Amino acid sequence: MEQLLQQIAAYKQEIEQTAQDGAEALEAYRIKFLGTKGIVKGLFTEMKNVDADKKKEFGQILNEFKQLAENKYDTWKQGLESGSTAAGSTLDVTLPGEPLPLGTRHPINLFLNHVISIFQRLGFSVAEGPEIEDDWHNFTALNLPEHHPARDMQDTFYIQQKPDYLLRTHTSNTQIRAMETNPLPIRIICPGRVYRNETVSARSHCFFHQIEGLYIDENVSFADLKQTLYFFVQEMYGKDIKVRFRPSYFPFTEPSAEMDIQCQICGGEGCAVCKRTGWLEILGCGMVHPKVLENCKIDSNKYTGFAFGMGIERPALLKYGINDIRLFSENDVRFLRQFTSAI
Ligand code: 2NM
Repeated sequence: MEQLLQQIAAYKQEIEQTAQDGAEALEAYRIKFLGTKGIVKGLFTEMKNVDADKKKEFGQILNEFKQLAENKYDTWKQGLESGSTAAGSTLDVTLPGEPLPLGTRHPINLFLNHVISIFQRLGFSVAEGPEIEDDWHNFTALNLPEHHPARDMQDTFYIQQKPDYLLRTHTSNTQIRAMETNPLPIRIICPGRVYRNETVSARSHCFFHQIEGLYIDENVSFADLKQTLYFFVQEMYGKDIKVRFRPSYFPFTEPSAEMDIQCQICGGEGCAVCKRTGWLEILGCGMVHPKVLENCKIDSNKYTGFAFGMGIERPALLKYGINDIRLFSENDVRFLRQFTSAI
């Protein structure tokens, strides 16, 4: 009986896998499985060889199998009869299909993709890295001294179960990883989500998005940095955009600067958005600190590089006229459906 059961299982599979295509194939199927000399009949004649105490069980299995074979035949036949070729059909296969419900891109993604596409035209490629990071790649390699305030529990989410692990506070971790492993020159752009232990409000959140850039080669200068970023803001905000660089400080760059653009709201007159200055800060940048290069085993006498970083949420709020950063992470489709443009 064991052998018979195996045979039935194989036939079952064959039936399930038989494509329901056309009247000729259906007739061949009928003859093979349900005909007078067919498989189902054949199996019933085996009944006499089954032990008396197994007859009942085998009979049940056989009946189920017969049902399966007949059901397949019936649905196949019905499908053919109601199909487009049959007379009196109600199915018009030339009608357009039901529209598929399409989603929309998230505004943060739209903004990120736009920034990425501009830098890709300059030869930057996208690099991504882990959101759960170790102390070295998030802080130490970036020349953040041990007692730097950014390392404070107040600012950084540490992973309790795993000492020395944390949620990255910037995407620079990915740039450190690239410098440690990629051959030079390096020209990358690193978009992604970052985390800071801040009170959630309309203006700030405990997670947000950043995009950082890095270019390392021989003879990379501050002039290259300025021109690259100037090209970027012209593409992003228009050819007539006015910009200024202000000296600044970051532990991982020297010299460091911040870049402002003329306020998009008041055109530089001064308003509440730019706090009456006429300028909006959009990014931080600088020449990669020699110590950071050496931390990644790059010869700082031979190579130089620039890096920059910008937040996405603030400029995206401005661009789309949104007044609460929390809307970005609430997944309310009434909000999300409003963003249908390409950028
Ligand atoms: C910024 C500002 C200035 C930066 C530096 C590096 C690295 F890994 F190359 F050292 N990545 N990102 C950087 C420099 C980021 O964000 C405001």
